[in-house]
Amino acid sequence: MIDFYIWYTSNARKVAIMLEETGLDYAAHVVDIGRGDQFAPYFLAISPNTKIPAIIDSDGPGGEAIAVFESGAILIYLAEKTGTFLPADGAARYDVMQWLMFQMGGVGPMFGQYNHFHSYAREENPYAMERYARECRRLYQVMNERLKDRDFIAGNYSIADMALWPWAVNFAARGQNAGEVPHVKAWAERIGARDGVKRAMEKVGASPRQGPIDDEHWENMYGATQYRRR
Ligand SMILES: N[C@@H](CCC(=O)N[C@@H](CS)C(=O)NCC(=O)O)C(=O)O
Repeated sequence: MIDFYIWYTSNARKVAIMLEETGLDYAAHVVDIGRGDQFAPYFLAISPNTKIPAIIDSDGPGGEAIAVFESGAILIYLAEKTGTFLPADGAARYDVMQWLMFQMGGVGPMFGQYNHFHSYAREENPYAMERYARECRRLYQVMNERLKDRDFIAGNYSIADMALWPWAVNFAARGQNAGEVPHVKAWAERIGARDGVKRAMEKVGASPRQGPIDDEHWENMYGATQYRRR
């Protein structure tokens, strides 16, 4: 049984897709990051970086319980546990790994900064807005080039696709015109049509809180609370 700690964001969606695709038994627990649940001592013990997603697998290596944080590590853990969506060895394994790391080190952080400066920053910063808009566009172009002659980002459908899809599927939210990256658009539709992906999105797709974030949420995410010593 896997305890899965979520809020309704792209990083949680990656893991939800993997859990649905593999059919593993899991229970989702909501960590309301706008209300500061990520700083609770119980959660800090699971995820010392105070961020979702995280999991606890009661049946980890050697039958012992294991806690894992960082979505990329969780995807690799679940792939190895189930022997799915990540080739066991050889060049194909590193192909998946490099595109997974492209998401973890590039798409996730850069798209996240785009979101911050375009939607959440309280002062307008034209340099940062432009910098991250250009970087998002560049990363979409890298994906578009890669997907021009293949259905998935690395060999067969894999954890690299699962990591990229939730971040890339919402083109407009990243300031990207889908028509400029038609191969990414086709890939996004291909993956979005999968039953496992649809089930995952039913669970962690729409946030129960819509509209602009309030002062408490902003303080927890970007204010002094975030930087308090723990
Ligand atoms: N590199 C991390 C990023 C996780 C992350 O940024 N999680 C966000 C939600 S998507 C979060 O929990 N934020 C809470 C906070 O910053 O306090 C991963 O991929 O798991």
